[in-house]
Amino acid sequence: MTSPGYVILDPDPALRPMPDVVWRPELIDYEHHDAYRGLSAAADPRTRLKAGAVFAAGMAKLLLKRAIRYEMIPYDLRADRSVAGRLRFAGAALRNMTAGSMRKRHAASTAVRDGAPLDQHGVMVISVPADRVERLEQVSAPQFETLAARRGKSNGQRRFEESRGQASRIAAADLFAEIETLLTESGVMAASNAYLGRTARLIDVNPQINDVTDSFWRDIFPDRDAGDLPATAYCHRDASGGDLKAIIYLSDVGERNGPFSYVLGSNRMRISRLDDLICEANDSNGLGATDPEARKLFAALPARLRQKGAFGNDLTPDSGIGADIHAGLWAIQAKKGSIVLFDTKGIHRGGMVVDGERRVITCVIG
Ligand SMILES: O=C(O)CCC(=O)C(=O)O
Ligand SMILES: [Fe+2]
Repeated sequence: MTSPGYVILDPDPALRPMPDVVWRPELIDYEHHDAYRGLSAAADPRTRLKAGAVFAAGMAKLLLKRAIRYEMIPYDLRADRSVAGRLRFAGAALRNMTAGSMRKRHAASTAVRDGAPLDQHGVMVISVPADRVERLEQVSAPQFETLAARRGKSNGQRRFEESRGQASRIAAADLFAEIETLLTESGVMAASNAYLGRTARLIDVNPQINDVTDSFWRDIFPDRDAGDLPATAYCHRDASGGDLKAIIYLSDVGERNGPFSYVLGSNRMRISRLDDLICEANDSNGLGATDPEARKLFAALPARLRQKGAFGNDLTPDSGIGADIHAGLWAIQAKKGSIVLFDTKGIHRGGMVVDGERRVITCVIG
């Protein structure tokens, strides 16, 4: 499947893939977490009502997005606000609605095929030949220039979205073409097709720069003593509804400049569709955040609704799932020109840069 010059990198053999886990809301023990303890009992009726309303509104929006497979609609169609553009968006939404469920394979429910690292681990790393990396650097340079200029304007307190740009397939046709060649030659598209059980497409291309001034992964409980971050800080499952991502490293990535990390085998964790939707709703309606106001509202939800995809910050060191995550977490240190392909519904975390800078291009594949 992979052309000459591309090499698959194996995970560290010392890691312990995640055992079979069935997700339950109680896996995250909010009552025994210092930042949440007592909040639920203390919630007054008004707060409970407000939390319920925020949740319901968020869920309604999410269900609409899922019905039209919003994240699978390319950026150019999502962003075009002209009348013709809105009509094209509506056309794409209708086509998606009538196409039925695209995610034929839910990774957790299917068997592991021999020799398929993506099935087994949920993540696969491939190194790219130097000439391809050089070409990609050249065609992506204008995108990175724009992104670097935009980042320069905000100092400190950087939210994750500010570290990421969005390329247009129309305006950056050469970049999309280069990436499509790379993803095909490297075997990423073939592996994605096999994993998803259908023909996958490159949806979005997001250039991204992270450095030590990023604060989104550090300031998790702003009202509390900074203390040490939990071992599972920033670990999450995506709320995007996207299927797979391929992160192309455009910097050498070592221990200190933000290795992307993935819990081996966490793609096979079983979670009901309803619980997954509840997690996605709280990740997108603001209740899943960790500032005091968000925690107060989150705690005021009924227990069944107290779930989030971004749960890594909320795990205490003694929790069972926390230990499983820690034991299977592959911090992917690799050279510039490595592609990390992963199932976004497995547990992972992004670059936490403590030194230097990391440049990547994140590709959404669905
Ligand atoms: O910054 C990264 O390495 C990845 C961030 C992430 O979690 C994602 O793209 O889903
Ligand atoms: Fe993610």
